[in-house]
Amino acid sequence: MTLNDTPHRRFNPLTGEWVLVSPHRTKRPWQGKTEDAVIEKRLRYDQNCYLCPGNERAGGKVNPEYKNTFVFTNDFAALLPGTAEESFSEDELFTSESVKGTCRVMCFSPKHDLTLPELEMDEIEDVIDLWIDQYDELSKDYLWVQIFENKGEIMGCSNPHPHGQIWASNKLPNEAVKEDNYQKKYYAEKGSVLLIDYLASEIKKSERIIVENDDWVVLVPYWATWPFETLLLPKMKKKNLLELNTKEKRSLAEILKLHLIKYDNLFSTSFPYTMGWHNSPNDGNENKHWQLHAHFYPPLLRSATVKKFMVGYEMLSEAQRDFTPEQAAQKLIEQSEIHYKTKID
Ligand code: H2U
Ligand code: ZN
Repeated sequence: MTLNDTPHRRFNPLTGEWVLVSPHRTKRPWQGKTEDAVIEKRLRYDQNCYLCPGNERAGGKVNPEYKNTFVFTNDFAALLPGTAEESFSEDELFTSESVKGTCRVMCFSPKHDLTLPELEMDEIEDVIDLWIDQYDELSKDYLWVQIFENKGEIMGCSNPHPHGQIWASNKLPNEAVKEDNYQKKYYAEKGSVLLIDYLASEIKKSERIIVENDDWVVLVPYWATWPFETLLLPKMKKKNLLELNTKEKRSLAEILKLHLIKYDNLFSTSFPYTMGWHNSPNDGNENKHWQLHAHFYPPLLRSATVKKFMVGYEMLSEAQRDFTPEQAAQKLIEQSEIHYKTKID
């Protein structure tokens, strides 16, 4: 028996969580891509979009006539900068604390009808530069800076205009705590960096690598829970985005574009996901254990409309998947590097 035909569990060394893999349930043939590509034509400028240049947002603020990228404080921010440090705890069963922070929205481009993989390389570099500038500014004031993109209606994204968000806070959120603890423990025990050791092994094995260049790798992690989950890793030790040089920013734009084209091509659709950067916490320490990375968590399972639900056993016990991360990787590797829309045009 192999991991391809035996029910098994895989360990996520970043979070300490397990995922149940049930590949014996996939004996049926691959059922992906049963629908024809639906190319939705959107306007380059939409007068009803609150992110397009020159338009009014909720609350009456007006966007400038921006030409590249544009960032503003979220009009409905979940975190507020003026919150005072306070504990509301009564005892260990009724524990709470105040949290201070800020939330921003960033427009990737003024072009309402495009998404990241459809932007030109220079435009993707503008997005990367904005991520870096925002991280630089917010990391001076906040312990945790979460840069992310929530893409697609299926993910609850309210607006197709290409945009992302940044939430920064003075408390470490759950995912950061888990990854910090597990990377720290690994570093203390082995004297090396978990994600650097992991990447070195993955490059040797090569079966889960989707795209790779001089500085970056995108792979399906061994412990992936979402069907087509991926991890973007720098090849060199980088604790955060501020450590990227000009060449590494360029090669990041290249690998992002290629990776997202493959994602879109998988089901001939603008591939929905939540993606985000995990930079080191800004706690004033050296953080030698922390390696910069980005997670991509896409919900789609078999087609542009059939999604994976993390319910039932997943909510009550642990995440489960049918086809293996290696099978997912194979599907992504097979995808063309030319966007399906350019082929159809
Ligand atoms: P999504 O990416 O999940 O669709 O979120 C967009 C954010 O934009 C959302 O957090 C904010 C919402 O609060 N927003 C504004 O800041 N101003 C607006 O005029 C509408 C939406
Ligand atoms: Zn992470």
